[in-house]
Amino acid sequence: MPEAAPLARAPRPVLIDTDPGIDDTIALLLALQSPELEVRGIAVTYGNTTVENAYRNAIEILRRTSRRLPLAVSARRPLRRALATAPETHGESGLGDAAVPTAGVILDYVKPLDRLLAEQREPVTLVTLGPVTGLALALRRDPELVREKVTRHLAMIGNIKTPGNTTKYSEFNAWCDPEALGQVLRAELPTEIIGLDVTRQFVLPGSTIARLGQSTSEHQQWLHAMLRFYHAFHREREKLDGCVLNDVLPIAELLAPGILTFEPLRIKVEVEDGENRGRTRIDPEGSKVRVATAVRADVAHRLIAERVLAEPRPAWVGATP
Ligand SMILES: [Ca+2]
Repeated sequence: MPEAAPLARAPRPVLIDTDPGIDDTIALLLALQSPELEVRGIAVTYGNTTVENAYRNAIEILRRTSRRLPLAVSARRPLRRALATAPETHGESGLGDAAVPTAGVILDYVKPLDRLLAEQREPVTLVTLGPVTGLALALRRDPELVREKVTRHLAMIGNIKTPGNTTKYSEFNAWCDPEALGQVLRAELPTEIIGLDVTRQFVLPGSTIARLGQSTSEHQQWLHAMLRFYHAFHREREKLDGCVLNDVLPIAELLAPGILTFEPLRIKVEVEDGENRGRTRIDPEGSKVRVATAVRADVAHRLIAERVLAEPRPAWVGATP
């Protein structure tokens, strides 16, 4: 069974582009609480909610983990399409029923993703957990910079064999901005696609969410208020007693390499309107990527249980008074 990577080597530097979002939040908490990773910065995009809400949510996640990190705004809206968000899945704030401060910051002057990349001393792993508009914009502005700084790109996006979660055929992140995904695919960065084919196999059970609700810890109650909303959505829309935590798997693969099985494939994204909008499929003339086709969900469950859902140790444990 793959274990979390041993700490013999320096933590892996990562940038995370994200639209928090409930599953994004669990993924970010896992990344920020894992010594194998050095999260160098977070780029915030629209997606599950507006960019203003997503930015506020990112700050709340950092506050809860006592971290200060460089923040960027990677994208406010799709390249050509109208902005669409997913309040029915993630709530009006993006975090279900979890309490969050008002989103009051004007984001006009927050740096874009390419500035965050330019600030990196060494190449990094880029993880994208939302629509890839920000990466497409960075590729437009400075493709050399992106190639120099991004040694590996893990993207939670798309689906090959599994039905879509937005249209019959399309996954949400791909659907939001298919033109941006097309640009990213054509760039043929070292991109690894982690889509619904594997994420649908990683379901946090309803019983685990109910147990969180019994806790007296403020943080676990906060997680519960977020996840119970997500659970209600899955129960109502998909008749599923649990939540699909899509965005966790790219982070879990970095922590326990090998929990995902990848196949080299050539894929294309459909940019037409209608049910095929954002559909990703194998095409002999498509772009070369690695696509995750199988997952060891038990390892991801253990990482989440131990590092995100467990009560955090109070900071004073072991400290000299
Ligand atoms: Ca996301």
